[in-house]
Amino acid sequence: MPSKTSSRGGPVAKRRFLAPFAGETLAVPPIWLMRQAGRYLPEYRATREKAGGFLNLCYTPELAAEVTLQPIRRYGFDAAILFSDILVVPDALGQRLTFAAGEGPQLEPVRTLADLGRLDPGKTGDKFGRVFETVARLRQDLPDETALIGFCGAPWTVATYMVQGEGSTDQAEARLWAYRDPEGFARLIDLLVDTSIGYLDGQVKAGADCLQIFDTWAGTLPDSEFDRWVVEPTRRIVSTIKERHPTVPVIGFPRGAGASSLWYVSETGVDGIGCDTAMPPYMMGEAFDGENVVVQGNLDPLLLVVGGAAMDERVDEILELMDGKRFIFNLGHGIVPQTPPEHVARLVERVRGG
Ligand code: 1CP
Repeated sequence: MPSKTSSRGGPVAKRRFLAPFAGETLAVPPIWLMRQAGRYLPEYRATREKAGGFLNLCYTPELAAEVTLQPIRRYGFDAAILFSDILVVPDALGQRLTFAAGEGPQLEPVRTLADLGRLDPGKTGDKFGRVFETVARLRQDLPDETALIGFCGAPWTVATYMVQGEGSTDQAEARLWAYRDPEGFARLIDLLVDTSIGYLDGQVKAGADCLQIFDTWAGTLPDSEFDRWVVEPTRRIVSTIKERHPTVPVIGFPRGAGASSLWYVSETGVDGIGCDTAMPPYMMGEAFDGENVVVQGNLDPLLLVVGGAAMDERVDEILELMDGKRFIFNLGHGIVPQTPPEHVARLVERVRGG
């Protein structure tokens, strides 16, 4: 049975972020925020400028570590998340990728088996190595009490960008390939499963304490496809990582999965479930009780833009709903660039009882 402990005493793990995974419920939940490093922080914009581009920032360990640490210095979050991007995996495989300033990613689309054949898992060492170096630096530079989260995109979500060639509202090209030629599409997914395992394994060996798998577009697939392209590949990644690193918790974030999140949790074996903004309170507060899983979420990032009483009230509702549960406070999706940094400070204060 999980033991109830106060945040000020008792057998709280050295890194309190990890306590809920060890079965403890904390009076004050751990907090970190998706995209906690990023354009809403002036110091991030300055470092990005210095790096001369987003991908250079990701691949320069000194600078990537610096932007990871910036929100920790400002706010003292319980966990830092490695600064990188889910598209580092296709980039390392050899797919051409660019980020124009102020715009989303552009990739040379992969839509055929011939395109797929040009990707080379043997080539990932150099770029992944730089990310692992960032992780190793971070574990040295972070305060001892701050956990370090490594991550990757889930195969389905990474595939949607690889096939579409850019962000989209409906991920149409990937869905069309998956329906027209499931065997061919499975080869892309299999490549991503294997590559992501190596990528996460390297992050843990370099010092990551926890992993998150981002499945931003999990919510666009119907039932059997959800199973085949979201659940099954994630299960393979989680089970292999668990064989190699049984004590490292893995959080899944199947955004938009709604009620299917329950099936996702029981089938993939994740230790934590990230809930998006639209996850109903009865799901967050009760539905996962029978599963051995930590719940994370789910303040609307736009309430963090608005701040004030509207934000405080919603924060209090979430805290009340999750009181006594194994819970990690987060947003329901990433921080947006127009977020005032002082609202983030207020959020942390409110969650910690101020
Ligand atoms: O211009 C800039 O400086 C780039 C903005 C930016 C940032 C700050 C991008 C481009 N990526 C990131 C960092 C990032 N991305 C992190 C770092 C750690 C942190 O959270 O602080 C992480 C975990 C991600 C993950 C990521 N990248 C996801 C999954 C989570 C989510 O937000 O849904 C996705 C879908 C991406 C792709 C991506 N990278 C960048 C953008 C603008 C996008 C979205 C593209 C789109 O769909 O249009």
